[in-house]
Amino acid sequence: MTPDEILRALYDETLVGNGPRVLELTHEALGMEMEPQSLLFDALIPSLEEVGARFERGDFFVPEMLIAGKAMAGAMEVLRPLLADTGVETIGKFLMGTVKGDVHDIGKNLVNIMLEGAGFEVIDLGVQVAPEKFVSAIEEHQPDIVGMSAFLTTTMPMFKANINALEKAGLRNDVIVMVGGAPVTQEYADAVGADGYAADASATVKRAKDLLHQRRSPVPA
Ligand code: B1M
Repeated sequence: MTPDEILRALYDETLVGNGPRVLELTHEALGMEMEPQSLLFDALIPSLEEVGARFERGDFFVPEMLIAGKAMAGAMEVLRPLLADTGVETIGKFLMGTVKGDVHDIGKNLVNIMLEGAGFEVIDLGVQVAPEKFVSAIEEHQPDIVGMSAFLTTTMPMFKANINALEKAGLRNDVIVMVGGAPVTQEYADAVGADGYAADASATVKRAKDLLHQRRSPVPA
């Protein structure tokens, strides 16, 4: 197969949730020295976007979304070490979780991989993370940045609930809060009082580094 044929097949097989074939194609692509980023951005992510579009149109239902998500997650496990292992020095600690009520984790995991690749130590709290869990994990790990993902319009309000919980616990000023996820916008992030927002994984890395830099070298008054 040519690289273009592999990308096309990866897209098609992810779309129909054929996990074993997606894994085979991923290994085949890497064997041909194709870039892991290309597999992600030219095949796997566009395929899940199409899954979402079909779900919205009523052509796909939750089971189709689920198997497509699993197929993508399998490929990501293979790509993770290649994307994250850059041997760079640790630049900061990032605590990450998907908010309470939300089980989506593929986007969060991708953000984690990119952060690790950029030198962040990432502590992943998983999905459905309740405000009190964010609070206790901050106390335990003392991160520089707390990242919260929400992928549903119905779970986005948990950002505010989490930030309120940090305030109540007296921790709000100790950490930078970043939010993100498919339906989130900069306006929404501002409205809930987050310090930063990013639309995708690479923008998260850039924003996280900028925010950390600002925190560590504040402009003199
Ligand atoms: Co769901 N789902 N889903 N789903 N699902 C969406 C999100 C949806 C947009 C589909 C659609 O209608 N087009 C829609 C949400 C609509 C809305 O509220 N606006 C939706 C829905 C409605 C639902 C259910 C309610 C369906 C139902 O039950 N009726 C249900 C909710 C369950 C729950 O959470 N309580 C549900 C369930 C599921 C599955 C479990 C089947 C599965 C999740 C599997 C998993 O994650 N383990 C699933 C999937 C696969 C999707 C779609 C198809 C794909 C999501 C994905 O992984 N995208 C999705 C449609 C879509 O997104 N187009 C959809 C690829 C990923 C790389 O992108 O997640 O956007 P993304 O992550 C990006 C950015 O958002 C950003 O960077 C990431 C990487 O670039 N980002 C951050 C993420 N976190 C960040 C944090 C940051 C900064 C940036 O700072 C901290």
